[in-house]
Amino acid sequence: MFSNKERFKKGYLKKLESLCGKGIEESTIRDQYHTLGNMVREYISTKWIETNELYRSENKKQVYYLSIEFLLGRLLGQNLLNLEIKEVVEEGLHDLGISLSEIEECESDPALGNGGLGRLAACFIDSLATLNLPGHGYGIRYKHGLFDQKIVDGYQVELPEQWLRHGNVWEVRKPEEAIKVFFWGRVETSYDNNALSFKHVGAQKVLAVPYDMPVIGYQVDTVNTLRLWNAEPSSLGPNQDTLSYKREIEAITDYLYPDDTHDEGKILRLKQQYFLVSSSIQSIIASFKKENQNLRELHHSVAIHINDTHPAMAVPELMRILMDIEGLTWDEAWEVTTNTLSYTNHTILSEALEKWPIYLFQPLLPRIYMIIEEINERFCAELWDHYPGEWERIEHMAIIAHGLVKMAHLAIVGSNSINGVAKIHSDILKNREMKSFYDIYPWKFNNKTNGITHRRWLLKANPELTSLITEVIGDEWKRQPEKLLDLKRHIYHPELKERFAAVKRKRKEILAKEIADKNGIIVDIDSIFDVQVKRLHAYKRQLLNVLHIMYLYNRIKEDANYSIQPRTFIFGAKASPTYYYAKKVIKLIHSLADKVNNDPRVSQVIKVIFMGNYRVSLAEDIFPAADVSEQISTASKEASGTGNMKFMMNGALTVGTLDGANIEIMEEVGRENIFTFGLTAGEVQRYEENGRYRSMEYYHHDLRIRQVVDQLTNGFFSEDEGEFESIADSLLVQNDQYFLLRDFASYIDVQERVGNAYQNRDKWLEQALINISHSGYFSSDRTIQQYADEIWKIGPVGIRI
Ligand code: B1N
Repeated sequence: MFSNKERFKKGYLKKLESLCGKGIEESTIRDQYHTLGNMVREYISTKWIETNELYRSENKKQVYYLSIEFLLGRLLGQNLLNLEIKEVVEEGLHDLGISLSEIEECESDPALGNGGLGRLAACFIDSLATLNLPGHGYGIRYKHGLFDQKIVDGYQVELPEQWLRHGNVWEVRKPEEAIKVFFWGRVETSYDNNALSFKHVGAQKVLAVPYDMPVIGYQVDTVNTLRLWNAEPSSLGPNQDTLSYKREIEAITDYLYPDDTHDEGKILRLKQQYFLVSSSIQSIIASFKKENQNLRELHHSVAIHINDTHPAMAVPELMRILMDIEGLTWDEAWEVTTNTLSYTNHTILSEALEKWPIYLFQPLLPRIYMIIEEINERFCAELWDHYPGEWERIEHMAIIAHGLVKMAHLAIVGSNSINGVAKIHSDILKNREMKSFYDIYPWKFNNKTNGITHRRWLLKANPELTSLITEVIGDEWKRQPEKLLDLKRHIYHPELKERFAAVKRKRKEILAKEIADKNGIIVDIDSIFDVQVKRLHAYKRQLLNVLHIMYLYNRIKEDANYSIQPRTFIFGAKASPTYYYAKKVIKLIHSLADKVNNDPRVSQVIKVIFMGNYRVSLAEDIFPAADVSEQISTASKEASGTGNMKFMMNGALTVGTLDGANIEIMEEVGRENIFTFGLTAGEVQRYEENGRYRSMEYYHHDLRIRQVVDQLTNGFFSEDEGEFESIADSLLVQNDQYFLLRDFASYIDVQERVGNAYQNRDKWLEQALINISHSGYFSSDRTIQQYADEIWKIGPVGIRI
């Protein structure tokens, strides 16, 4: 059907007719999208079935990636690209008077994630399929993904996201594979046949119905599965208040929690976590049992990965099924469980370390809680042998302590592998955050530096740069991204530089048009596009960026001779709805934008733009247009970052602290091709230990700092002088937890160097190209290959390129 243009056109018209009952003239853009989506899904259905059959018949080890978030982004364009049918479709539709890109625009972003963690999961399943690895994602089919952000008077307002409003062509509902998940009730213990047996009685039954989505590899026949669970009432009893009962159950999968690195201590969140874990593990076991008899060998056929602690109940759930249902002894079940599970940590921020109060946990999940208690007792006994008499240490490491269940401890004890997401982060886990566990289980700890799929973040997002690279080095790099290094031999060719400059310019024009449409502001294409897009959080220090812009504003106002390279500062960020500080910073960015953009002289050289509702599809327009990538977290706080990789891959230069994967980017491109500044992680740690930092001293001793901090509260921005007082307080009264004032001078310096460097156009272009050449290392294909080889021990199945 996609083999040539004419066949496609015929098939398309037929499908449009049968599906929508319309001819091309009467069809709406949504009909047109719906038709194409259905054709693609049908086209891959054979490959999907064949992939599953192959996995069954070869019976090789498979991995299941459990994640509370999958931030997929739009699928149509990516699927066409991976299937290599985009051209045929584009040309065929063009003949019919339809624009493919307009059709693509009408797909809503499946925003089933908050930020980096959820987007990483999406990149990983793309790489698994492309590498022909038998690996599947298991997640939740939230009815409402991450909220849509609207800006009203400079403040963020959240609107419910509605990605399913017009249906989802990519999913297949599989009611026959539904699974029951049990909440509440109590456990009856009895002694029969010389063994204890446990019965969970009086429970509320919830039906988990799978919706499967195909995950299509690039240029291969592998189609893996992303299985998303939907909560539904299992049966409506006669005496139940059926409507409220139904609502209570459906609420489990209604909303994605809009939190990023904050632990939302809500019982509904706990329900979501167990719902994901229980349905996934039951379904994994059921599929294992179709081909295998002996559950004592589960770990030879199955690896289950826990993405952060949200699915950490996989540990007791797998124990429960192996013991209570399959009849294994504790020791047998523990052997299988620990050999099956592996865990990734994504943050060291203490707010994000999940701890559940027992009084919430135990009534909701009585049998799971019993098992955790037993795991804890055995673990503490083991510690006692190791460290006789060291009560304090044991209490500190326990899984249950002070009325709380510590999910990270559960995940560590129950897994065979614990990894961080960048070298420095994994080192911090080993040497500090999880040192006591590293001391007893050193072999479990390892690093897997994050990656991004270059198929979305370069091939799809930046076709112009993709063609240019391919013209110069051929197209092997598309399957082997490390081959981008071949570009390095060409970077001094004037022609390549000029053509890269033209691509960048074109992408800046596209973004400028979007800014003009959405924000009503005309930006200068020749200015530096300096971009900070990521979730809003104090540790990511969007405020430091703001303070620097305020400083520039003051300089320009005060010194008529001050001249700088013009810059457009672009922000995009969502704040957690309950995160007061973050929402204030969004307001501050808007107030600053008003001040700067409306000043006749200042606006000649700088502009400030806040792009609302930052999400995957918008990101695909932003990264290709960026000149400068802002990665300015307080050293040690950003576990890895992945936006940093997307920028570099699109030829932006990084302004960054020595934090997360910035360090590895520096190692790849060389110190001279990245702009680093600020405290190191070690220096931050020392301040945190000795408590010697006094932000007030920096305020008093640096006039530039005093001026901008004062401007937060002296009526500079608004009539209401109290508007930004809380932000000023965070810097002075609360002693500036994230060291903004400490890093301020260093940041000003590095930004000045950036401005000067941009003026040497030739050199800048070379540096941008060096960044692109070295970005292959940050492909998630490399990351996934390492997970496959070193953690999951899985290999490719039936390579058919
Ligand atoms: O995970 C990304 C990293 O690149 C980022 O540095 C890191 O901040 C991010 C609770 C999180 N860590 N923790 C979360 C998300 C949701 C939630 O409810 C925590 N996200 C990260 C990928 O490794």
